[in-house]
Amino acid sequence: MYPPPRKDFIALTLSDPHSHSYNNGKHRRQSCWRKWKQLSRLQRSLILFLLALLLILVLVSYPSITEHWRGLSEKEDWLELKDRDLHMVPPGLNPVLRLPEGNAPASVAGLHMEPAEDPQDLMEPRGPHIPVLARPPTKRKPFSNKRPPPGSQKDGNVSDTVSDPKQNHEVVREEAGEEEEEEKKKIVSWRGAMIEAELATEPPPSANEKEAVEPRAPADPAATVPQQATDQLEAVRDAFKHAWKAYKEYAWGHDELKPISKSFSEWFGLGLTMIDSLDTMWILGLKEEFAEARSWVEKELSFDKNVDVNLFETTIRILGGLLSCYHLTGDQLFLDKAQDLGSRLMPAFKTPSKIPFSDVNIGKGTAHPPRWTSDSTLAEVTSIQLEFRELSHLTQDPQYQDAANEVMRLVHKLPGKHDGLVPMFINTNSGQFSHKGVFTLGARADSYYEYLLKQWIQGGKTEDNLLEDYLQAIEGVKKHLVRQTGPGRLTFVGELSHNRFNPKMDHLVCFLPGTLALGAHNGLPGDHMDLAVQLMETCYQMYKRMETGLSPEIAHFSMQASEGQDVIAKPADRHNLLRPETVESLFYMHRFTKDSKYRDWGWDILQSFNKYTKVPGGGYTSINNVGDPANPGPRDKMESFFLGETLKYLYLLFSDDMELLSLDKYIFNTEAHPLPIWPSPPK
Ligand code: DMJ
Repeated sequence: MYPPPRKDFIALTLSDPHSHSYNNGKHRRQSCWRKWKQLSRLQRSLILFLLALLLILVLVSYPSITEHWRGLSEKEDWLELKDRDLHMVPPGLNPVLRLPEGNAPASVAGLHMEPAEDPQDLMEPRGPHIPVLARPPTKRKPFSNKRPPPGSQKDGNVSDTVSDPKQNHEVVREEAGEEEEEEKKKIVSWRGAMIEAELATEPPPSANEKEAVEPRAPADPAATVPQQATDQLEAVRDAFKHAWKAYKEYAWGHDELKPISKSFSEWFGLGLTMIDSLDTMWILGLKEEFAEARSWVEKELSFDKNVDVNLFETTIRILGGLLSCYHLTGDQLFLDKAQDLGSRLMPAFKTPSKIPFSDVNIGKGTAHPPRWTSDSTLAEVTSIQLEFRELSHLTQDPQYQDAANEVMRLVHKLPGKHDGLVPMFINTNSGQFSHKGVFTLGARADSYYEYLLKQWIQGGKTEDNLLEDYLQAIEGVKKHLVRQTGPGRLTFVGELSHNRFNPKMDHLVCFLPGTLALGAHNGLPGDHMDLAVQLMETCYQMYKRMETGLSPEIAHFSMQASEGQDVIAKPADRHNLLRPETVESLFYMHRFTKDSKYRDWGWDILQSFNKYTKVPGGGYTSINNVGDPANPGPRDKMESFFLGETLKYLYLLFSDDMELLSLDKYIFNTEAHPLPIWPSPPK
């Protein structure tokens, strides 16, 4: 806080009917001073006493005010903002850049919410031939763009109004709040440390292979791999079953499990965890669980709901999950559901620029941006293409891919990039980048880079613009963002903010080693692989150097050799949300190099998840403090991506079956849902 400017007197503005006649501050001050002198000693004492009292009150209430803001980062409410509702800035707040060295509490991969004081502070961008895939027969269906009457759907957990989805969510959360508090009180001491021996009772995955007709089911791992790998695969299955047990018991059909309070939370009210987990169950060979979930999809899942959903999150988690399940199982149910959802998401693209809005009401067929801006997040509008393109391929209806490809076409030719690096926002009216000047590979930009490469691979490596943008961006990353730490020479990817380098890296950036390795595997420059190897080491060190063996959400790096530690986790950044990016990259690195150290690292990470995030009785929870093994601080939330991505990538990392979702046949969307690589067109 800055001290107030020194004053020799107290300037009081007392009510004066003639005050309007004063035309400058000097006169006003003189008048006040005169009035003050006219007051009796008692009156003056009384006023001074009241002012002193007011000052004390302000000082006393200051911690709770600051605590309120801290709450945005350290409590679950902020967690909600973190991944998804960054764009949902409450009225009166503006997202502003966090100070590089500040202990800014509510950081969202580099952003936090503060009351905007200065318009200048408004956020600036700081998120060989491929074998032909054997595909299940596609039933071509006439496209129907059904629209239900507004408000036709009422659901116990989803508001039947469309006013404010965030508000709806909050209502559910508030109602659950008291019960949660009660439940938490019952947990006398939770230390996270818990490894339960569960007997593996599940039959091995199906070994039925109908290569020519259906994608293969996973082979029986026990029959094909050495003991250590079998144990590791079993450990992942056990982890999944432990998580699923609680989801089934306390959150069945709801979006997310709250494992501590043994309850659930809703986001879209679409059974997010159920759908995100489907293909993981199939891959892990958890047949019974898969069958139950499939039955829920068949009987309960309806998109005919008056609910606002986020286009990006719904696309990568639900549309991607359904499409991937269709490919793995050949079950028409999943394609029908995917097409229904895809058609309900299409209104998002009806904007002046064709850059989609962030939110769609899938029941009403309306779309809109967040209330306070007409911008969309760059990563969000450029990370829906794999799914929309695949939907068109399967349905023979071009509308989905046309809309998604148009976004890429527009962004490709857009001015405002910095050696291939893109700003974090794009305006849905003008179609131009907005809030230029900040460049990151973390939140809001991350999957733009990932999807450039993956679309190019998906399309049979024919779309040159995508490759060009990807190669240029990686050159930009190397030039502007890649640096090494002083003490231990760890390579990391920092951020650029108005030409100022910030040595900070979100855990989200740990997708990059895997993506770089995938590019190198597909014929891109060898130095991409060199960089992947170095960054992979750093991402692992972000886990290893923390007391719990789990990475913080954001790491800061020391650039000076004298600084001692390479990796620093600031208090506001010490949470861990069970994120997948590091194990995702470990999977790619192991597939391409066969270096067993990557498996060892993944094994270490799984052990740490089991020790500090596994909840007795069922479920895994995100935690508050990776630096405190005695009290990691459960946050009471199991994100759907823990089952959809983290455990899936760990399983694939430990599997010796390189044909299990071969990286020459499948491309994983950014939520780890595998989609087929299309055959190259004849030359
Ligand atoms: C997931 O939803 C996806 O991986 C997305 O690309 C980034 N955020 C989460 C996982 O961290």
